Amino acid sequence: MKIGITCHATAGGSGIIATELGLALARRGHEIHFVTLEAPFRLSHYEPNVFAHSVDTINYPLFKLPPYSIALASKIAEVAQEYDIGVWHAHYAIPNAVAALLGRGMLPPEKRFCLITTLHGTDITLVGSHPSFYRSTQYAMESSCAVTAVSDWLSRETEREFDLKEPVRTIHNFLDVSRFHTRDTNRYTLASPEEKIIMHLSNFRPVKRVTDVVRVFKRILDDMPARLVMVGDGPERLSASGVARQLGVDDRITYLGNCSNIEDLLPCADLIIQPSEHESFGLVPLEAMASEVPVIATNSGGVTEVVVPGETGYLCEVGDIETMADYSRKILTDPELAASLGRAGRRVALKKFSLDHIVGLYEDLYEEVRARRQEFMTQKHNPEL
Ligand code: GMT
Repeated sequence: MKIGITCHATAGGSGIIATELGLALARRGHEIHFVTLEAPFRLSHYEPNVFAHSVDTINYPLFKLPPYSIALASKIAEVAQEYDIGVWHAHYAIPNAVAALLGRGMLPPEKRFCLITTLHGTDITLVGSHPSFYRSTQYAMESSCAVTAVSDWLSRETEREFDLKEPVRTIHNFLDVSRFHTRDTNRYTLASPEEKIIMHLSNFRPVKRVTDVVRVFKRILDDMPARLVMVGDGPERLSASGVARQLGVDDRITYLGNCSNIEDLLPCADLIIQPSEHESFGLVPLEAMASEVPVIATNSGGVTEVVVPGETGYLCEVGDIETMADYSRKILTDPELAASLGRAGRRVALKKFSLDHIVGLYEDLYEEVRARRQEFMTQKHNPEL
């Protein structure tokens, strides 16, 4: 099958999932065309069956901001027509699904593709719910042949918030568990042997509550030698180091910045702390579980579908630093508990979120929308056909 994929090319989870999905589909023999602003975060190499098309924009004195979405729509139309693409998969509603619809409308009727929109979280909870984007997001979903979301929580939240006529289907995120290993070969580069390693990975946006990580870490440090390894970067990085200085723990924290080979870092951790305000899925907890690392996260959104409390880690209320610290100490002082949480994490990752299983669900969905193309085009979206 020929499939177009549009996603954000930055280090965010939606771009990572879209890229990994495209690569997995290509390895299964499908022809994949990415259309993005720049090469997707994890696609910098040649892969058979994969084509990466980038969007050109221009700066012109009349534009305060270059109209990227229009250039994206034109590129989608160009690629869809040239390669005769039957299914387009937009990851993240704004602007990707809206631009794909605009691009589809530019095509002759017989060349129009079926659009699938996958929601990742903030496209609904932050961007889509903003008055400037609400109607465009709703329009994109209503005009897609199918809408999926990465957790049941996000599916239900979207239906409630946007009053959709058709249900949003859940297809959970996935990972290639075989890429994640449990050997902590880099541990000695991060901490001394007696120190426990606590890790946090994110894009340091306010929703990630990185200062909570520092506050929990301070309480852990009161009881044992430890090092906090912060992976990623973003606007809250300064707040984290400010709080760390106030609490007198800044010399016990290492900020690594962005790293793409997190599978080499995660196994070094004794514990991962992800105290997000809300998280539609939580790829990092899943990646930690695949690396047999126990997780402390918040009882919010789709993370509750990933972390099994008491089995692969613990879930706490948002902002409940004391309980997070209590669970952290419990895990860090009981190696048997830590090992059993870790082993269970990998088992859950393999059973529920394996690449083969989830990519198969997307393939079934592509087949389904292709089989119903005529119905979609005539009854729902393009009555002129
Ligand atoms: O919030 C981020 O870290 C980036 C964002 C994105 O769109 O790239 O992540 C969202 O999508 C990820 C992949 O589906 C999910 O694992 C994250 O939970 C989700 N982030 C939020 O809901 C805050």
